[in-house]
Amino acid sequence: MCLLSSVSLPSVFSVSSGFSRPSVFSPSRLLPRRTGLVLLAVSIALLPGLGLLSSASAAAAELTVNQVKEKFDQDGLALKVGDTVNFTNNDPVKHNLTVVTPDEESRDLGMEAPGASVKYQPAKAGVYDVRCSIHPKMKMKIKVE
Ligand SMILES: [Cu+2]
Repeated sequence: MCLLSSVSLPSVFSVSSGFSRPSVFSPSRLLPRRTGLVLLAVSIALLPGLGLLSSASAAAAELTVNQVKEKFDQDGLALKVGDTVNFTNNDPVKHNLTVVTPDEESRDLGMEAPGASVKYQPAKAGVYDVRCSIHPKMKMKIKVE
C-alpha cells in the first residue's frame, strides 16, 4: 500500500504535467510569439527602407536646367552630392551634352531630341563643366558640395 501510493503519485503528476504543458500552454503562447516575430521581422524590414526614403527625400533634390535658344538658362548651378540635374531640351533642335567631371573625365549624356530631357547625378564634390558637342557656345558649370 505504502509502496503503491508512493509510486502512483509521482506518475500521475508527471502525466498530468506532461499533458497540460503542450496542450494548454503551447497554442496560447505560440500564436502571440509568431505574430510578434512576424511584426518584428516586418518592422526590421521596413525600418531601413523608411530611413532611406526619409533621408533621400529630405536631402536629395532634382534641379532642372533648360536649354533654350541653344543656351543653358543658367551659367552656374550649385548642388549637393546626391542631387540630380535634369537637363531639358526646350529647343526645336537636338542637343548632345557632355559633362566633364572634376577628375577631367568626360561623360557623354547622349543625343537629346527636342522636348526630351536627360538626368545627371554628380558622384562627388567639385566643379563640373557641361557642354554641348553640337553647339560649342553652350557651356555651364555645376558646383557640387
Ligand atoms: Cu546643343
